[in-house]
Amino acid sequence: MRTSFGETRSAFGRRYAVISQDSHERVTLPLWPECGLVHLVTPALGADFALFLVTADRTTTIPGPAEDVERFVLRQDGTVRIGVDDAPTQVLGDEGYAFLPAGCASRLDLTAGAAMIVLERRYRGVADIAAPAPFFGAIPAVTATPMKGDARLMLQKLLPEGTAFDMEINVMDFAPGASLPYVETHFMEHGLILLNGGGIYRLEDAWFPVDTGDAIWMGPFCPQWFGAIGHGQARYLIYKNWNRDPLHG
Ligand code: UGY
Ligand code: MN
Repeated sequence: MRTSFGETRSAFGRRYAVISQDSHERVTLPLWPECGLVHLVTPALGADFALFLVTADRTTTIPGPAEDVERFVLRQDGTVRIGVDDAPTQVLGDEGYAFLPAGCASRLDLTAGAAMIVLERRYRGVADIAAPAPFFGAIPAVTATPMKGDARLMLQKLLPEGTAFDMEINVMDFAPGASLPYVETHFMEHGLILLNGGGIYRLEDAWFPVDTGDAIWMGPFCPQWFGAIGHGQARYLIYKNWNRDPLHG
């Protein structure tokens, strides 16, 4: 942690938040025994989801979330083993991840030092569309495609396509100098964590230098743009609510 004299890169606006590592606050919670958590985005900001970092201090087992909550887990370090219903447990490998749908009986078995990015939200089902099934993957194994034809901006979709899912979780990988093609404004919100590199993020009418480990919340209709600056790739994990009509579920 960088010591500072009353300064931080964290910044909050009406429809956005930038949370830099220098201002992380570690907490413990009863449903996460033996773990330290850093909440980056929660409904207290105005978001419809929670995005947080988890580190296990000792070997522990974490129960699944509330019945109506879906959970996404991306392994960052250590041993993360996931059990769902009666299926054999799965160990997450290098940048391995799991989508655990609402209502499934899941648990996380962690050993000391295990670290994860976790995102949770209340599932929004739609009549006649079956709920999604659990899904496991690893970022290095996900096909990357150029975003809107730009081979300097590659997109990986971590979850299966299909209307059962009410969220998208993607990885966007920018070559040095690449940028989003235009300033986006959309009704969907985002939770984002920079996995590598950095650049400049435009949020509403402000521009922020952002670096590896920074997190961003972009609320609905927050004007947003990113330009990658630096000698290496800039890569981020990005959540978006998806496949749901803004008025009706
Ligand atoms: O999918 C998205 O909306 C994405 N292009 N937004 C972003 O990177 N801020
Ligand atoms: Mn967007």
